[in-house]
Amino acid sequence: MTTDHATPVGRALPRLERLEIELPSWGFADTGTRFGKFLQDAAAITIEDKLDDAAEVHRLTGSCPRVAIHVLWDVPAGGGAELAGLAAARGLRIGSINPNVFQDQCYKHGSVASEDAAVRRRAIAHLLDSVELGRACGSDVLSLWFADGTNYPGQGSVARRKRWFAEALREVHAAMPPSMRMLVEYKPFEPAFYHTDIADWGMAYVLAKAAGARAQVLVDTGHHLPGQNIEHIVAFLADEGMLGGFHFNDRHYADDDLTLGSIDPYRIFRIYLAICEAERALGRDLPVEFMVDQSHNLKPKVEAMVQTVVTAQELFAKALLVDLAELDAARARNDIVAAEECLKRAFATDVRAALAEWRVARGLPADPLAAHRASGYEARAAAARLPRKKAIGGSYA
Ligand code: PSV
Ligand code: MN
Repeated sequence: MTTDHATPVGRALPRLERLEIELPSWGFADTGTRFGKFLQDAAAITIEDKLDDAAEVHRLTGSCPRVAIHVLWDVPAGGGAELAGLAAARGLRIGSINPNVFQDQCYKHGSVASEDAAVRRRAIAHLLDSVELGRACGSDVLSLWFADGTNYPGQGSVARRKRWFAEALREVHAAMPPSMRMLVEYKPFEPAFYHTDIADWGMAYVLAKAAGARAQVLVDTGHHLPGQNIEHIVAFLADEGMLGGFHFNDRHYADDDLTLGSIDPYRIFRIYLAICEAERALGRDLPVEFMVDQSHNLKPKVEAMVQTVVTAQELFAKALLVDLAELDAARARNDIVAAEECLKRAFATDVRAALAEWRVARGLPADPLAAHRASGYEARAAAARLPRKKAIGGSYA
């Protein structure tokens, strides 16, 4: 296989080159489960560490110039301007701004859907501050996820909470600069276990419509009940012009935040194929944010992120190999087997050698993971961070 542009893989490369994958700052920090955290010597502590790690992934893959930040966890004293400077110093930009209206004690019973008007106001104020932060650091994506919901039947009025959500999102949308988009994420359960206020794509769609013209839906691949056909949702939203972005990860049981493609690569391939079909219909690249949302509790963070980006490129390349004209012809004949074979053939194609050549042609390592392992980055990060961790105390002391 060669990167000759006359070959099918070769023809896929220009689109692959335009695939920018946004990394989550929180994917580089120590994370755990509700049963505890297993700490890693090299895991990031500060926003500077997180940006260093993200820059390492970008250096190896050439595809990750933006980093998503979480407002409570990542903003330095100097605010958005300092944040943008820290990113720029590492050849990066700040990507989506993720407000946090789920950790403070006041949000125990919800944020914008709390029964308490003062709490609702405080949550909206934080969202408005997040808009300003985005303005200050040059981000044009406000990415909203709410933990709001109830744990017991009767605990809340679903309809009233829905109206509070619509009002809040409308107010925040009105404060956004014209260049900013609002992404509304949904999740069927957790941390609320009876009802979640934005439980599925339909609710996110309705609330995005209520918010305003620059609000769209964010599909986190881990936020679906078992058996859900995610590519169906993706195709439907894209055709409506309501697909705003992704949080890519993989899952086995619930919101497992596992490495992309580690459980079901064929599913991720089918999602990418839905994107390819939508792009053909649109005649250009979908204006969609390809973001990662993963917590690598046990894997080394940078390694897992490199693995994710490489996997995303391989699966997207395979989806780009699907011959859409042949697929359409098979569909027109109702030849289900031939149609499915179009997908299976593309998915079974080994694109790794061609992508290695493509990377080398771009001045990147042929094998980013091997290059990272050989670089000594992890050991250097551990040496620099461990003393700071010990100084902070906790389990490291
Ligand atoms: C919630 O499960 C979520 O998917 C949201 O996107 C958050 O921003 C992210 O995880 C990190 O907590
Ligand atoms: Mn998410």
